[in-house]
Parts: sequence; C-alpha cells; structure tokens
Amino acid sequence: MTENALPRFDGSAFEGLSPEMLQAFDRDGMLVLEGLVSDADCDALMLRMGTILDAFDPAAHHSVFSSLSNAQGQEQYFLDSGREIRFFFEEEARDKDGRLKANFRASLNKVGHALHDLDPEFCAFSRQPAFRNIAQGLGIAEPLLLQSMYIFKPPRIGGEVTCHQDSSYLWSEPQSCIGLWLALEDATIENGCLWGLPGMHKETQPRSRYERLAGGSGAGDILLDERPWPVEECVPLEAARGTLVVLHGQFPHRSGANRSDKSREAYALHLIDGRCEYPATNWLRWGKDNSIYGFGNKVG
Ligand SMILES: O=C(O)CCC(=O)C(=O)O
Repeated sequence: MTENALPRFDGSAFEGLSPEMLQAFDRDGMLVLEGLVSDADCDALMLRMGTILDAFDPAAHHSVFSSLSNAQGQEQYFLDSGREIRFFFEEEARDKDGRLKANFRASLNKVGHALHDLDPEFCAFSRQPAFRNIAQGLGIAEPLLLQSMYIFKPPRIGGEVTCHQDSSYLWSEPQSCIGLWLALEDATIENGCLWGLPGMHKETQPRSRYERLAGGSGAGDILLDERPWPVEECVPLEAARGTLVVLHGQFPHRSGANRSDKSREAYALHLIDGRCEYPATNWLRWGKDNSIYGFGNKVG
C-alpha cells in the first residue's frame, strides 16, 4: 500500500463514529474505516456471489456497463435494474467473435442494483447495525437502502470509472446520499482502487444530474456545471480487504482501470434519507410504487 495523507481509522471494534471520524468526514467528504468487516464476512459475500453467478446463464444477456460510454442508459435491462439482480459485462470482455475472453466472474463489471433487497444474504449483510449506526451518525435520521452494486473490476480488463459524484445518480431533495464502499479484496493503485478529491464535496450542488430523459428516451447526464474535474489532483484511496470507505454523495471520486492480474472485488451500498424527496425523474426506480426500504424492511 502507498502512504497518503488522508486519515485512516481502525474500524475493527466499531461502536459508532467518534468526533475525530466525524471531523474527517466533514472536512474530506470521505472516511476510511479499516477492518470494519471481517475476513469471514468478506469470504461469505464473495462465496454467495459465486452461487448467484452459478445460477445465471452468461449467454442470456450481453449488457455492458461502462462509465465512458453510457450505452446502458438506452437499455431497458439497465433502466429496470433498480428492482432486479442484473449482470453487466466489462466493455473488453469479449473477443472479436463475441466470445468471453475469460470465465464469467472475470468478465463482469458489476451486478446491480437490488441485491440488498432480493438476496437474503446480501440483505442481512447490508442491514447490519454498523451500517445503520454510520448513516445515523452522519445525520441520516431515516436511512433508506437505495441501491447495491457488486463490483468485480476483473484482472486485465477492469474498466476505469470516470470521476463522478454519487448524488448525481441518486438525487434527493435536499441531497442526502452516502455511499458505503467495501473492499472485498485489497484495492491498490495497480488493480484499480478508488481515487478522490478530498474537500470538494462542499460545493453547493452536484455538478451533473443523471436522470430519465423526457419522451422515454432512456437516461442521461444533465450538466449543471461544465468545469471538468481536476482529476490530476485526485488522491489514491488504497484499501485493504475489509476496509469500508464512507463517501459523501458529493465527494468526487473515480477508479482506475485494472490491467494487473489481480481482481479487485468490492460491494457498494448507497443510502438516502427518507425525510427527503426522491424525484420521479431519477433514473433508478424501485418497485411498483417506487418505494425504497430501510434497515428494518426487506422485500425478499
Ligand atoms: O468500485 C469502483 O470502481 C467505483 C465505485 C463507485 O464509484 C461508487 O460506488 O460510487
């Protein structure tokens, strides 16, 4: 791991956010809690994903997710994924004849976006007291679990994620989104760790808004501020397995491509505050009545 100046906290005996943790989150827009999740729990989640993948036929769908193209924004498979467990390949997963270059797991970009509601093991993991405690400690009085993503960042072909703010995708009024990003494997510069811009979450509003476009023409970005992110100023957020990175919804972050021979699997959960409005124009919709569930509820 490379050293960087951002504070890291021991999360292994986590009982709540300390004043120092709250101060760091307020100042930086993110918080690193090392060892918050045990090796056994990381193993269990990875194993469970293996079982979910075994039950899926990779020939059945060819949907790709890429933050560089947004082709997915025009696909119903993606647009409906807020209420499903859906599978998205890496852009470079197939050879010129359309065949997967590696095994299924090593070809996927992510599985999203309702594992936390639909799969019993992910549901129980996502609703653990520590996560509720973190959300409420950050002032989210009525935390709702909005979306989950199992991110593979597979060896050699793991795609870059461009610099973005999660609130752009998970808009609420007022803004309330936080991300809980868990390293299931060591995330390093070589295998595509997160990078971010500490302190830049304090701008008055997100710089873009990703939403359903008028006339049923899919989802896309509405630019609210045309300035490009100063990506050269991003600092690496390398994270050992079991580290939870808490992300303010307006914290600009990205992740590098993975050209190494090691995977970098992660699980990300995004929450909003139930006291805030969740606009109907948001790209991500859940359930017939578009309801979202908290720590006490599970759809199953
Ligand atoms: O894991 C990654 O590579 C990116 C994840 C991310 O940007 C997010 O969870 O908002």
